[in-house]
Amino acid sequence: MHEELFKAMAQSIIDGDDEQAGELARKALEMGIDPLDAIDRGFVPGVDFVGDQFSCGDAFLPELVMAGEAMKTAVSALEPEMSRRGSQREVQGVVVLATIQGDIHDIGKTLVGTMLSSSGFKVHDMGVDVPVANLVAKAREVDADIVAVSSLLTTTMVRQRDVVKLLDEMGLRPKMKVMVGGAPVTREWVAEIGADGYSEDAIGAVTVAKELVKA
Ligand code: B1M
Repeated sequence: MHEELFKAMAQSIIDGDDEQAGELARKALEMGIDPLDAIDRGFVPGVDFVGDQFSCGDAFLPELVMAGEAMKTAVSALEPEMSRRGSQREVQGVVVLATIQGDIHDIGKTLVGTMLSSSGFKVHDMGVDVPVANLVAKAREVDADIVAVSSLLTTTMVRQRDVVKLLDEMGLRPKMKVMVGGAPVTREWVAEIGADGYSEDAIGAVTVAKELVKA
C-alpha cells in the first residue's frame, strides 16, 4: 500500500526538492498515513540513498545539504501530527537531549525528541554541536533521568564515552542513565563505553527510555 507515494517521497529527497517533500508529507497526512511510516518508508530511503552516493563519491556536499534540507521540511510537516498522536499526559521522566560537539546532524535527534515528548517525557533539547560539559551541566540543573546523546559521525561518537565518564566522575550515575544513538552506534559500542541504553530508531528510543526510568 502507498508504495508509489513512498517512492515519490524518496525521490523528492534525492532531488533535494524541499517544496515537493513538504507537499508529499502533507498529502500523507491527508491520506491518514502514520507520520512515522512516511518517514521510515518514504523519506529515509531517499536520504540513505544520497548518503550512500556521497560515501562512494557519486554525490557531493551540495547534494547532501539539499537532501538534508528537504528531509527537514518533510519531518517538520509531519511532527505536529506525531506530537498530537502521543496521548500520554503523565510525565514519564526528564530527558536532556543533544547532538554532541562537532556534529550538526539534527534530523534523527529531533525525531527522537519529538517521539519522547509525545510519549510523555519532558525533553530538554539542547540542539546540535553541544559540548559534553554543557550537556552534563544541563542534566544536573534539571535533575535529568536520562541523558540522551546522538552522534552521526564516527569522529563524534567517541564523545558519547566522555559523557558517560563525566557523569561517573561527578557521581551522577547510576541514578542518571545514558542513552546513545545515531547511525554509527552499535550494541558493541554501547557495551564498550558502558552506556545504559541504545536504540536504532526513534520508536525504539521511547521503549528504551521507558525501561531506563523504571530500572
Ligand atoms: Co552528513 N554524514 N555530513 N550531513 N549525512 C552522514 C552521517 C554520512 C554517514 C554520509 C556518508 O558518508 N554515507 C557521513 C558520516 C561518515 C562517518 O562518520 N562514518 C557524513 C559526513 C561525512 C558528513 C560531513 C563530514 C560531510 C562534509 O562536510 N564533508 C558533514 C559533517 C558536518 C558535521 O556534523 N560537523 C556532514 C553534513 C551533513 C549535512 C549538514 C549536509 C546534512 C545534515 C542536515 C541536518 O541534520 N540538519 C547531512 C546528512 C543529511 C547526512 C545523511 C545523508 C542523512 C542523515 C539523516 O538525517 N538521516 C547521513 C547518511 C545516512 O545516515 N544515510 C550523513 C535521517 C535520520 C532520520 O536518521 O539521523 O540516522 P538518523 O537518525 C535515526 C537513528 O540513527 C536514530 O533514530 C533516528 C530516527 O529513526 N537516532 C537515535 C539518532 N539519534 C539517536 C539518539 C538516540 C536514539 C536513537 O538516543 C539518544
